[in-house]
Amino acid sequence: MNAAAKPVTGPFEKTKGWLDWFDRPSKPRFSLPPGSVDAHCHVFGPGAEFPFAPERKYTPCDASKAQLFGLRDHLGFARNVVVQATCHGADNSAMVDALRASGGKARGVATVRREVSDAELKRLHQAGVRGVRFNFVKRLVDFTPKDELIEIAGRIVEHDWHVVVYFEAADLPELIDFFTALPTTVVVDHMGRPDVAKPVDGPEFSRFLKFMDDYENVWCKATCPERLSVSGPPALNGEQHAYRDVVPFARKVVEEFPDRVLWGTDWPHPNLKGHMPDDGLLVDFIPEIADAPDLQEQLLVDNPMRLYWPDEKRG
Ligand code: 0GY
Repeated sequence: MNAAAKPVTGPFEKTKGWLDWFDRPSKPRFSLPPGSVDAHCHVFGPGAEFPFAPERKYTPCDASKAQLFGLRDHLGFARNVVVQATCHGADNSAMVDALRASGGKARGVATVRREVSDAELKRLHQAGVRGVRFNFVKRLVDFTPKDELIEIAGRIVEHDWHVVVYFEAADLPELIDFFTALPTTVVVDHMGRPDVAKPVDGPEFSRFLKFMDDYENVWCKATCPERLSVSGPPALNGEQHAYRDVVPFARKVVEEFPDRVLWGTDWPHPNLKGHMPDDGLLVDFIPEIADAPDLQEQLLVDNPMRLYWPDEKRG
């Protein structure tokens, strides 16, 4: 269905083997509650307008704000949280441009360095940024010293921002002291990337659940089954029960921490290797992990609104 390969504009060449986002996503069968938030998605460029960072680890196809907003409307979401993608480094221009064009329907999570000025933090806040992302996935970013990150976390507190963290499950033990020292809400991307071939009640995922249980400021995104799944089946060709091996993990966090979980598409799905999901079918994954209407309302509306639009009425 990925009829034509999608371009990257500007002086760029896509990473070899890059999978483009899915052309014609189906209409989800699951009706999202009114006011639902896609709380994890990205924009890529377009490269000719917003050049990719020299230090990037991949070069994607373009994925513009207009294409993101089109997907939002097609799937039935009301709002987006646009997370700065690592291919843009600490140049938040493409993300901020999307926030500004959204008419208040998008918030952002930025990447900043220690050198960021107070004026720039204020400008980002005015554009709709409500958090920063600290990335520890070694294939995506170069190492940043922890003292720099702690310094940044200390500075964003006054804006009432939170910290989004991305790491591999195996790295949690060495990172936990750092995470628990953060003075903000901490949102873990993709459930801390569990190895779903291991048992859901095994030591690795139990360690993650205990981390959430012990620290009430820790939230997580029950996202990215397409990235975590080992046995599938993929969300393609009408599959209504995709990524079955991820379901017990995501269900567990949603049921144990119903007021601290978020959900998002992760469109345009950077760095997938095997397949590119149909985003409509990805939305149909939601009732598999949150079957009760009150859980769906918390996951998709109440929680993201509390974190990103605390002063606004829903809808
Ligand atoms: C994701 C996952 C990935 C990439 C990024 O910012 C990024 O480049 O987050 C990944 O490759 O695992 O959350 O989109």
